[in-house]
Amino acid sequence: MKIESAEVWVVELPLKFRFETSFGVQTSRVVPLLVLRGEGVEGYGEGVMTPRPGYREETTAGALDLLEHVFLPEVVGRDWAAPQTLAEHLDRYRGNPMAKAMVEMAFHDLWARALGLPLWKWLGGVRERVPVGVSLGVQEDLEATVEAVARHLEAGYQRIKLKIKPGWDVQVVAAVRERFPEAHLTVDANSAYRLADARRLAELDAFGLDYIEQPLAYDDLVDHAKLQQRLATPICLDESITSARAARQALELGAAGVVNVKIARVGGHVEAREVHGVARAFGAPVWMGGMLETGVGRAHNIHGATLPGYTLPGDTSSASRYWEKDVIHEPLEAENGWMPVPEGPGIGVSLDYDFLRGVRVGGFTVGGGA
Ligand code: OSB
Ligand code: MG
Repeated sequence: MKIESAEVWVVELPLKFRFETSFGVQTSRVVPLLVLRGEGVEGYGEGVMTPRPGYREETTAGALDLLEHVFLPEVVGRDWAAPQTLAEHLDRYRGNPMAKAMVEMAFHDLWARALGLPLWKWLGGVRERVPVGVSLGVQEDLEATVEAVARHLEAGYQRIKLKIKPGWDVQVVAAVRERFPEAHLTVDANSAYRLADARRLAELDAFGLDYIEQPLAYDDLVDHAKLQQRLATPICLDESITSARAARQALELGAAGVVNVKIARVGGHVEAREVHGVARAFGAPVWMGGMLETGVGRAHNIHGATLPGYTLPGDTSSASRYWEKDVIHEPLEAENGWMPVPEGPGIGVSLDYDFLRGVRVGGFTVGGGA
């Protein structure tokens, strides 16, 4: 199928909550959205890179530059035999999986819409709703944390993830566990610890966590493997899993027992499905992570999480938790811990262009004549 034109919209949206992690505080998101057009339909992608490289190396400015001057001029105006072919084309370039994912994911949506097929069916999904939990940022104090956990458990979320950092770890988990002895609890350190902190992290073994997410450096599998030997709680890798190869090596080394998949972190749906396949081969459960996405990225994540290996609850909670007004028309709301897969062709959602015009902070077009 031929991609006739591309349009990038950069919008800025305020978050409804202050999201504090070990690497910073976020109160809004600068969101690059990509619209690809062809055969009378349009497909959408969303970038999860940030203005500052706090989570991985990629930045918004770097990605926009690559999209405008390299990726989009190469893919627009060409006929692609399948989404896989486009993914392989982008893979000739090194790194930058988040920028690649914007194009790869938008093309998957376009492709599925042109076929009149919901994306989850094209991907090989097996369920029409996906299990979800929530990721809660560092709260004001212990009381506020316990209260936030209570609220989200009452809303039906199937797992609570608490952000931790040195100085805000064991005491928080102890307080939450005491109040909720049966809840599925996890923690996410976003790379805030070092191997020398192994003793402190091992104290968390007492609280029956489902896993500890990305305790050590974003690019270090070896120390995670060493740490795993000293912990009873499984390690789940997030930042470190940038490809199926990284997932294989992590699992071979014993650096993780659980994998957080983010489609937009690994370069798109093709690579995400391979990460899922690798994890299944090792018997490691996977779950769908999140990057505070708007409706576009969230819809992609929900479709992706319909593959059979996504047995643990993901981070794709209700859009209304994040946004006063989303960039799409459709609500994406979980019911009692289950997120329904949007119906209709492609990712099943439509951009609210009137709203986008009001929050636009940048953008450009590639191709399309005129
Ligand atoms: O580490 O999973 C993470 C948000 C931004 C960057 C990294 C992470 C997160 C989250 C939030 O935990 C997940 C979500 O609610 O989308
Ligand atoms: Mg994480």
